[in-house]
Amino acid sequence: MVTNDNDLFKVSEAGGLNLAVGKHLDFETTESHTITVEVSDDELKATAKITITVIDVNENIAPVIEKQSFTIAEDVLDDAEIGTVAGTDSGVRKITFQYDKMKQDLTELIKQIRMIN
Ligand SMILES: [Ca+2]
Repeated sequence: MVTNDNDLFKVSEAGGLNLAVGKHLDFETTESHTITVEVSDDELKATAKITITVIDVNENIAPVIEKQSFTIAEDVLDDAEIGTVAGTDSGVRKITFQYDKMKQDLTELIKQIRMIN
């Protein structure tokens, strides 16, 4: 190989083209790579540019949250920690949690109606 692309690839003497060990392709960064490969016999040699096109893969997989339950005594102080809701994401993105405020507001509303009646 005469010209590599950031040491991403390796070419064997038999012509086998491989991604180098420990290297990764990223379509979002580079859609296509060009390397220059030399071929030679005992006397002569020639070179050619080889293009490697990267195919995009959708890495955006939804985060996962399982049904969970927590137990807490009714007489704890307000703002007491009940637990940590567990959720995971396969990617590198930071995940955030939020509760369904509509349901919470509805529960409060029902409590207030009961107190009035
Ligand atoms: Ca992608």
